[in-house]
Amino acid sequence: MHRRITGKLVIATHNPGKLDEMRELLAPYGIEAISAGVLGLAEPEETGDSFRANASIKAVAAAQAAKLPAFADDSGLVVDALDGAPGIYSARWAGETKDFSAAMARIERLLQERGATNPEARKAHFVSALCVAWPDDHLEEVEARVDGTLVWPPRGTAGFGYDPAFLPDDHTRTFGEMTSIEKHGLPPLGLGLSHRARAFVKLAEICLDQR
Ligand code: ITT
Repeated sequence: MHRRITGKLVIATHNPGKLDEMRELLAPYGIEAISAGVLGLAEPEETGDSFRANASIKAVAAAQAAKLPAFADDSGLVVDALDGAPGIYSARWAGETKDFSAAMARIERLLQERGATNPEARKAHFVSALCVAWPDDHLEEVEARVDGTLVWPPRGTAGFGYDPAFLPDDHTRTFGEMTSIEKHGLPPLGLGLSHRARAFVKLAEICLDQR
């Protein structure tokens, strides 16, 4: 049976871009969101071999440490021509300094080496696996994706990570050129476009009271 989220919820991420998005997604539901950073929670090692496994590692670690329900996202960019890379290693491709310009340039270099110059050969998708874990080990898990193509050079300064290189299908602006409402706002304000927004809609259906 699915479990409802009520009261306090730890947002188990150390990525400020994700934290903002997860807070914005939760805002209409009257949940008191507390960040892992504020609680001083350690970052667990992401040893899973899938987005889903890593999301649950992060949510379970935070729920156990904080003795509260905890909400984690594991996400990444999956590039078809690179056999799915960087995938679950999307954060690691940016290195210790979190240099996503360098990570986007690395992807572009690899695409050029493979002759991937037309949009058809540059298909990619973002994946978001969301997990809510309770201190008694109950889990709720959902996953979603958004399809698009990679552009070069990157465009826009909004969002975070790989956003400036990602052009979602049926749109003319990259995630880096979109407002936060356009990227991940839910109806009626937005379209629920991003991978994280789409996964969140699924989570809301099973775990949150209607807005
Ligand atoms: P936490 O584990 O603390 O949540 P993280 O940044 O390490 O933070 P992940 O392991 O899930 O998170 O790595 C996902 C990476 O994929 C993230 O660092 C971004 O670079 C990229 N990514 C995920 N969602 C994205 C989005 O909406 N826009 C752009 N890049 C995104």
